[in-house]
Amino acid sequence: MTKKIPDTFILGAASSAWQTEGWSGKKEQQDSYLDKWFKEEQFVWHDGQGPDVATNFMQQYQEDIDLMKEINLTHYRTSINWARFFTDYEQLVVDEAYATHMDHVIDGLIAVGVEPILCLEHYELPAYYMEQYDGWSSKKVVDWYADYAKIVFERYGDRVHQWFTFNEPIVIQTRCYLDAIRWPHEQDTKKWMLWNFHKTLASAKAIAVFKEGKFEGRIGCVLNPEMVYPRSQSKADVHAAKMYDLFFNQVFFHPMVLGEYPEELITLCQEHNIYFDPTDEELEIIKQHTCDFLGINQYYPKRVKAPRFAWNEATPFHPEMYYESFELPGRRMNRSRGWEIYPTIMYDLAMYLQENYGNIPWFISENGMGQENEEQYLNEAGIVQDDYRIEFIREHLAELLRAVEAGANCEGYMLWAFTDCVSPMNAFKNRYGLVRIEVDETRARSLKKSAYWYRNLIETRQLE
Ligand code: BGP
Repeated sequence: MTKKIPDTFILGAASSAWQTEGWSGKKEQQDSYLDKWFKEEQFVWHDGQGPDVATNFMQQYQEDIDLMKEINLTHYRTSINWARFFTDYEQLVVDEAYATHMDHVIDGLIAVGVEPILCLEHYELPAYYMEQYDGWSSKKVVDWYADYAKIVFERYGDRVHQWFTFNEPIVIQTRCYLDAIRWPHEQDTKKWMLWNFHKTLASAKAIAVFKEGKFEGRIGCVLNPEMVYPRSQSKADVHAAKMYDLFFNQVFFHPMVLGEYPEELITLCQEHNIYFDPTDEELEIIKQHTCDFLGINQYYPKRVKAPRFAWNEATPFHPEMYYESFELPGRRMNRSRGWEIYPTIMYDLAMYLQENYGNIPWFISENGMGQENEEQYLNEAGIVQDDYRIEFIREHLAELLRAVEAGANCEGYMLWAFTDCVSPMNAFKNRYGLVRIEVDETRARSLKKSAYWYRNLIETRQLE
């Protein structure tokens, strides 16, 4: 069966600064919190790789832009590296060399007909703020972030017209303070919730700056809701799914789209002593500055069931008090990444957004398939035969188009990622790109089979 892809539907690809740039030209003090983790713990990432070289985008970005042109890509989403944009994080002294690099990237993209979509933070919180101000625990960091946004809009706003304040704003604090699996490994649910709030406030303040400055275009945030499926329709399992949705999805969606926190979440936060005590003025800023549009990152379903054990009052509160993760027997898996494959999430996500958040425009800002040991799929001509990726995109896109036909306000699909790139913890272990990166001193680029397939998709706008 063939599906027609509407002419206005975007087919793009995404990436981020920290995951591609490498440290070429980076000054010692310009670490992001993840660079710090890499240095601090001498963390040996997969195959000894890390952010130090990444894809060497700093030096090889023009090669990527040329490849975008080769496959006729029309939209590319990436980020600005906040940590590298300044040399002083209190006086906000701009690093002219880095800012000029961003000029070149933006101009280079536009020159070949690719629209740049920029995000202000995607793993690039300056380590300085973590060390001196406990990161997003501080309201000063919230204000510095808004000032950073203003400087960036003033510099690039003439050429960039679609902006995101954050990529997956829930993730850092969930890894660092809720699950404590990343540096600085502190379990502190109250801090987790405070960071959630301060990032929501920071996003609203950046939106305020954008609106007050009358910059051309629109601004939103990239969120990563997990579509939650209860194990059964029993009251207890359904309640577990509802609570997961409240703590991990609605916690950002409600204030960022509707301008208010769900009352139930506020009550629960107070009850469990993780309330973030906002001022009336802060709540008003959030209310007045909601997102114009959303990017949605979507990879896998989340399955939950009612928790088996009663919560022990002696342990600090964790939302897991209300749910337990559940693995569906016989589920389809991406074994490399350990994520379930369930393309229906795309349709369900669209319906979830329509039901809960009305007409806000959105597009898929990330979806994709990470694969280990891709060199085994290289053919004699040196092209990765990534049919599994083509299949993955095809299935997810089909579900998304089904939602569009049903009236979803979805404007497009961006694949993660344009090139293979490093990811926190896994480095290059899971390859996501349409473009293969040789992880050697050349960091040579080559199109995979999926890139040729994607080019054809962009040209024909027919999904077979
Ligand atoms: C998303 C992030 C991306 C990217 C992707 C793949 O959540 O926004 O930056 O990394 O996940 O996940 P991973 O790199 O962990 O395999």
